[in-house]
Amino acid sequence: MSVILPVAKQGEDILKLKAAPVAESEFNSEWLQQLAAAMQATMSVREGVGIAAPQVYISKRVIIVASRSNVRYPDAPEMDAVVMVNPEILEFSQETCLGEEGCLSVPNERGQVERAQTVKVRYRTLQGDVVEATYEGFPARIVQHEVDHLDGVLFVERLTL
Ligand code: K1U
Ligand code: ZN
Repeated sequence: MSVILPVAKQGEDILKLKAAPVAESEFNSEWLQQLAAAMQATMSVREGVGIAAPQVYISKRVIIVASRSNVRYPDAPEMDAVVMVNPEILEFSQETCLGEEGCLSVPNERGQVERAQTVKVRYRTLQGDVVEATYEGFPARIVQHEVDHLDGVLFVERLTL
């Protein structure tokens, strides 16, 4: 049975904090596995393409990125959900692009945000393995949006007017 968690909304303090790194002792744990499963179920039920742990009231550096084709990004790649623990963006491309964003924590608001076109990210898996990967386009946008959540930043603070 999937656990669906409540989602914090704009104005709540949890969304303004810098989230804490997941500790070595938490890798490979039942707790971290259950957190990721509950985040993924919550993202799916809300029809999101990403989610960050602070959005479900857990101030830890865990995100999920799950690009899929949608009305605004019809060419977006379908990807299996990727759980990223302690993600770090190592490189932002100089090339940027404008694109529409929404947020599960800011209902009924969407807007244009300028983001790097490509990012290189290093993260740990739930088991603690280190992965480095490069994302482009919509998946890169989701990574940047979710890492912002870990640093207490909402997309509405980055809107291009
Ligand atoms: O982190 C979140 O609040 C989830 C958010 C992720 C996101 C969407 C769009 C651009 C960057 C990051 C959402 O999934 S909002 C809902 C959504 O499915 C969506 C919104 C706009 C475009 C495409 C999808
Ligand atoms: Zn969001």
